Amino acid sequence: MAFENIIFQVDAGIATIIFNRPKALNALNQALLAELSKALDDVAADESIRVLILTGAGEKAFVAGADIGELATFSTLQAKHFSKAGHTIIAKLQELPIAVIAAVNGFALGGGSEIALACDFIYAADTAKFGLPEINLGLMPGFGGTQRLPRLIGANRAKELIFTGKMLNAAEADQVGLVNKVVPAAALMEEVLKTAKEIAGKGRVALRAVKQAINQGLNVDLVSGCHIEVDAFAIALASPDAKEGTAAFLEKRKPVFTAGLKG
Ligand code: CO8
Repeated sequence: MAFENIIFQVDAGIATIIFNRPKALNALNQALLAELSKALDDVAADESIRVLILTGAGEKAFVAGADIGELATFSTLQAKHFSKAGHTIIAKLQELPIAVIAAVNGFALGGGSEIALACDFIYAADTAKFGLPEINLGLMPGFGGTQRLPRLIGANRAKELIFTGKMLNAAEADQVGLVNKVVPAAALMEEVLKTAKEIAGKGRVALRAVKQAINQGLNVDLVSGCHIEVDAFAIALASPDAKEGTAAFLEKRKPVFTAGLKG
């Protein structure tokens, strides 16, 4: 599939997907979602990739939500298909066995905020703005926002944001714990890449095990979560990377993690 609505690059274990409809503030239409789905499949199939970065083309937007022009033409059935496709893609994104960082370079609204929320963490430009403004369109979030936002910032804050449709600026998003870091817009990608490179040097097996333990553990009680950690720890310890990591420490050298994973 040729990509026209996204740019997909892979370099030294780091993949980047750039939402690329800057004239429409990178709004999500069906064509873009289909390309995103394919790119995520490509990322999942490439065992050399350890980090995925998502960002938006242009200086104004990460993603300004679903394409409202297209949305307005949908029948009930099409709306259901669109929302379902969004959920499937976002689940695919969340379950990638690698680190996924959202580099939010401007507006992240509606479906755009919801994509960022499904990433492992968010770095934001100081110009970024977050919001779930669907209520202003007589709609509601349809790509997981009613579920992920309350889990991240608390039900009270999420309800206020979703009921009013108001946006948070980068500093406010930082204050409520929505983003990990706010940096000047011009330095955003440099800062994200710095962290991405650091993570790309870690073992893929350990990365996958720890991500699964955290994600699965968040959906269960603490005792069950600790059982998940026990199993994940055993898998990490059994990998060649663990042998390499412990040997490198004892031999006072830097470890080189090469173990890949299938499926
Ligand atoms: N869809 C389509 N086009 C868009 C969108 C969008 N979401 N956002 C911006 N654009 C277009 C504008 O129409 C405009 O195009 P043109 O130049 O041809 O007129 C261009 O991008 C630039 O936008 P503005 O001129 O409006 O720029 P401003 O700086 O004045 O405003 C805003 C920027 C505040 C971001 C404003 O564009 C805006 O409010 N956009 C809409 C944001 C929004 O409401 N997003 C939520 C959409 S709904 C959604 O995401 C639901 C997801 C789940 C769906 C599940 C469904 C079934």
